Amino acid sequence: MSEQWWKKSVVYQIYPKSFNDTTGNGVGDIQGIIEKLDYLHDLGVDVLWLTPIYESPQKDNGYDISDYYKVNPDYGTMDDVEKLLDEAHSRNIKIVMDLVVNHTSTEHAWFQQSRNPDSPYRDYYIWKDGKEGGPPNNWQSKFGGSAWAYDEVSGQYYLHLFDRTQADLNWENPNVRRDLYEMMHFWLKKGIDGFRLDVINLISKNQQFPDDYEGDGRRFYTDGPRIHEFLQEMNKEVFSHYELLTVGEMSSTSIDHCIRYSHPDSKELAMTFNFHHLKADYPDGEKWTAAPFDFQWLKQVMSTWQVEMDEGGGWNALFWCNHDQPRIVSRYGNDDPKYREKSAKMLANVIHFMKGTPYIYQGEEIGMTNPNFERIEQYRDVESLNMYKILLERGLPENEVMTILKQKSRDNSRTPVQWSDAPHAGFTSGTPWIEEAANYKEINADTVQKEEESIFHHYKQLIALRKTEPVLREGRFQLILPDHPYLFAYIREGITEKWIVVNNFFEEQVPFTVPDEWKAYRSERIMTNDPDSPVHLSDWTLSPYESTVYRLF
Ligand code: TEU
Repeated sequence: MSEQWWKKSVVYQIYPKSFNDTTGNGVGDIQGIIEKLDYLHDLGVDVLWLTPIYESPQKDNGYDISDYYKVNPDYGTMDDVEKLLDEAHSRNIKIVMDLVVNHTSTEHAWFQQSRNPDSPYRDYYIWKDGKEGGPPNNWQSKFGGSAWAYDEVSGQYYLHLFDRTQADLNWENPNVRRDLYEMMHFWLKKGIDGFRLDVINLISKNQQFPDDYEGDGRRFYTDGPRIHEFLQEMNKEVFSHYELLTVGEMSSTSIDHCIRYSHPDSKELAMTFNFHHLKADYPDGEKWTAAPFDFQWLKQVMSTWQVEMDEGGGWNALFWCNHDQPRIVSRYGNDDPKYREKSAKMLANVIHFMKGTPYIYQGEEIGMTNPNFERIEQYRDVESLNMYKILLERGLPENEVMTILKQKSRDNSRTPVQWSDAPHAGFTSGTPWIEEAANYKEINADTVQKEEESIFHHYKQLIALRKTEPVLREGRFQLILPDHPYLFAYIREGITEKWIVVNNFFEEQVPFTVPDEWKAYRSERIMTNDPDSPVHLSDWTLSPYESTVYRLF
């Protein structure tokens, strides 16, 4: 195994709660993952990332951990986890777990003890006195409202950047760090192959805790003062003892920081997720509004990250979807039946020909869409329910609020995986914890596995290419036609060959003219979602949502 094995890998993200239920309780489970390992092996993915499966009151679906050493009983037992590891490894599939160490649940024993001001655990969390009858400062929770909650028992406020049941740990305290590192070793010794580190760039807070004139406080803890020091320590104490895939989830970060996080010389992490490309439909940075996406902005952001991370020696995690993001085909593609599969294949190409490690989120490979929930009772997500209240309080009419949730809610990606046309999409024999999308009879894994030209087979091909084609791992990225109104086109340039990736993001037919300097090369078509595209590169007109890739040599 080479040290940087993850540079050749494709990762598949599993949100266990919605993946596959074998007990009939309406909640997916670890046995359900084991049952689908052959499916995942057939797809060809190398690594599974599981979102948190630890004991948790599930206020934020497991991102609120009450015991790092136990498995949430709804998902199964520690024996199940060990079985999963064995079964996955025997198919050459690795397992990456989610590491949530910015905060714990307020039900965690540390927090419960911490409420006593005399406890040795007091300093495990961030406790402050209030100011002028209110919270210590004006920082806002990412889920709405103040980031501070008052605790009657201890007479002070504690910080929670997320829900009030997710209290931020105090990373300044060396005992916190020591206990967390020990916990990481516990899981690594079981044989897991890496960690996805939840909001890891938020763990170091400015210790002055100043008020923010911008009103949310982000700049006082994002990529904070001691973040690189903490990650280097974590690497030294934990990661350096294994050969791991470590991917940091970086909230509102910068390229400079991501280079430092993922540069091999910094000895911090293997790679980083950033979210800037998923803000093309946040006008002026505002998520909670219904808006079309800004195509030029999207191209600019993605290509800047491609080029600058590469030049700086960093490594990108490539993705469109995860459990916090709406389905990409409903977002930057077109989920109308006429164009759904085609635009989903186009979006897949955009990511999978870039430089970095691609991630596929469950259901993406079968072309799942947003469910278009009509009623607030259909939503489960704590952030969506908070925002529903907040937007109504701000005076928005209910129908507008519902339109916004339909576009932006995290529940869009959390509906059950559509395995078949059986009741509840074959996800459960009981009642699912969240409703399945109504379109499961048309869109499901059974169907796409059978159809030769389906999106599922398209993903299989993409995954296979990543392993065989060094140019995809190493080639330089260069955006072409930067101002083109419809095309997102780029080159990957290796030593002996160039790959040309041309994507039409729109319903328009778009002519493409081959530049003179390419005419000296031979060419072959590598991938397309339109069999009518030329087999050898020549001037042609792209059909709606067409994506075609050529190799020049
Ligand atoms: O998400 C962190 C994060 O900042 C988001 O993507 C978040 O969903 C968004 O800001 C809300 O508008 C991670 C997890 O992926 C998410 O599921 C958790 O809720 C969150 O951390 C807290 O642990």
